[in-house]
Amino acid sequence: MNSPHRTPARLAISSRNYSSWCLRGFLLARLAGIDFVVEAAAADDAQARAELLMRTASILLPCLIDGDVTVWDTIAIAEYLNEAHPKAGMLPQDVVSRARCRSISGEMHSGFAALRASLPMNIRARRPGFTVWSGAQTDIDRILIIWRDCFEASGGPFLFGAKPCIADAMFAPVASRFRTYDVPLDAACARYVETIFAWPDMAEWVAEAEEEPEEIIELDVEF
Ligand SMILES: N[C@@H](CCC(=O)N[C@@H](CS)C(=O)NCC(=O)O)C(=O)O
Repeated sequence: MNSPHRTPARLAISSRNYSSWCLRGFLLARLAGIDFVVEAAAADDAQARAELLMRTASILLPCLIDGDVTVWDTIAIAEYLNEAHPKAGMLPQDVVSRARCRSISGEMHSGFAALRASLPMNIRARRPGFTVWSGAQTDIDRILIIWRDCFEASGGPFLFGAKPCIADAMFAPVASRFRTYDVPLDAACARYVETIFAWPDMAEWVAEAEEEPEEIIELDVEF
C-alpha cells in the first residue's frame, strides 16, 4: 500500500489545539504507518475552513482521503486503516483484547458527553484546581475504571501493552483533558497520561498545537 510512487493520503483537520477528533484521526493515521499530509485551515480563514469541512458528507473533521477512498468519522477511519494495513497492528493480537479494544473505543466515541462538554480539549491551557461537576466526574470515574482494567490485563504502559493501538488514539484527548483540568489521578493512570504525552506522534501534535496562533473562544466547548 505504501508504494513510493503513490500520492500521499490527505488528512483534513481543524484545530490542533482544540479538536480532539482530529487528534484521534492523526494518531490513527500514524498507527497505520501511512504516508500522509495534514491539511489544516487557519481558523480565521472562513473560506478555506468551509472548503475543508465540505470534504465530508457530515461536514465534520477529520476526514481522510486515500486514493479513491474518502473516509470520515474516527471509528470509520480506524476500521478502514486497520483493514487496509492489517500488518500495522492497530488492534491487539488476541481476540479477547480486540473485542475489549473495540468496545472501549466505541464507548469513547459515543459516550462521555458530560466530560466532553465541561472539560473541552485545550492542549495549551492549564486550569489548576478546576472544579469538576458531578456528571463529568461520573464520566471520569468510568474512564479510570476502563484504564485500570486494561493495565491489569495488559501490564501497560499503553492500554493493551507495550505498543499504542486504536484505543490509545481514542483516549489520548482524555489524557490531555486530565492534564489541562488538573484531574486527580492514581499512580497507574497518572503514568498512562505521561505515556500518552511521551508517545512521539502525540508529542509532535502537541508541539504544533502549542504553536497554533488562534485563541478560539467558541471552540472552547464540546470538541
Ligand atoms: N463523530 C465525529 C466527530 C467529528 C467532529 O465533531 N468534528 C468537529 C471538530 S473536532 C468538527 O468538524 N466541527 C465542525 C467545525 O470545526 O466547524 C468523529 O468521530 O470524527
